[in-house]
Amino acid sequence: MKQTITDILCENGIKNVGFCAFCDVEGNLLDCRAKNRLPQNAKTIIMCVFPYKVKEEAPKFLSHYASVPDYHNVCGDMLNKACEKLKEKYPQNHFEWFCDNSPIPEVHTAAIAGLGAKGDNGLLITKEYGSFVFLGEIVSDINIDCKNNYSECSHCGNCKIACPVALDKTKCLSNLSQKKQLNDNELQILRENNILWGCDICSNACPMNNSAKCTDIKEFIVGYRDEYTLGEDTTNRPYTWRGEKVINRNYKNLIK
Ligand code: B12
Repeated sequence: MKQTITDILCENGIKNVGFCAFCDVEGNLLDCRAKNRLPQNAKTIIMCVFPYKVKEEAPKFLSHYASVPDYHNVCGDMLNKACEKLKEKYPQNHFEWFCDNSPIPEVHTAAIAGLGAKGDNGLLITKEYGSFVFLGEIVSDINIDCKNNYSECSHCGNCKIACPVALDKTKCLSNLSQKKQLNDNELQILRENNILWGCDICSNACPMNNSAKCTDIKEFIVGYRDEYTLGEDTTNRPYTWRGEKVINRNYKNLIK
């Protein structure tokens, strides 16, 4: 059954898949509205990896994740199509997909599913694509035997040394770049670190990212933009949800 599910996902462009028993994360679900979409009697989480780095070189002032079309839409479409196929194949079962806005603690679950190691920077680091991957999942009441493969990075400490706020979650530069209100100090930190949207500093410092491969997901490649310019069409970008004001504030804050 595992193989059939993996094949169906692969046919729909999702090539990196792992399985986690729902009971392994049930006690750590995140509180969000999507929680009520979890299938009753959920037994299995089918975790999916979506590589997103398009080019080796960094985009201008943007993090890699911010240079591709909004992953909620790209990964969501792929997961939705795969769910439809799974429902056709197993009509007696339920399949619900989630991506990011999810009650599933995605990094931890993907690590249990054996898709990579949980890094000290809180990110999943895969062998093939490093941490430049998005995560999404299909939760189902289908019964699959899952092994817990949880692993962590080597704790080399490079990410913490490189991070301007020493991995203090409350001050994370990615978080700051997405906040509506910033004080002068916060604006200065973003300016000093050339941050327009999102942050890859901890990821770039990670030795496990040294040979991270680029994506072959065509929606990411076709919609790639290596910079942001004032007044451009912001539809379907990772910064769209915050409105133009926030990205434009960050843009004006940069030393160009
Ligand atoms: C909230 C959130 C954020 C917040 C974190 C706020 C916070 N206080 O934790 C902010 C906005 C900062 C953020 C930033 C980023 N995020 Co985010 N985020 C999430 C989200 C929605 C929930 C995570 C969470 O709260 N888990 C619950 C807690 C209890 O779980 P935990 O295991 O104890 O710890 C988590 C966090 O505390 C965090 N964490 C642990 N240590 C550290 C250290 C630092 C410095 C930070 C910032 C976070 C952090 O990571 C853990 C795993 O999720 C997940 C999606 C999801 N549903 O899981 C995406 C998710 C973790 N984010 C993702 C991404 C891509 C990013 C960015 C890389 C984007 C970017 N380039 O800027 C950055 C990376 C910053 C970083 N080092 O983590 C991906 C990660 C993919 C991967 N390879 O692991 C996810 C899975 C979304 C997705 N579906 O793809 N994120």
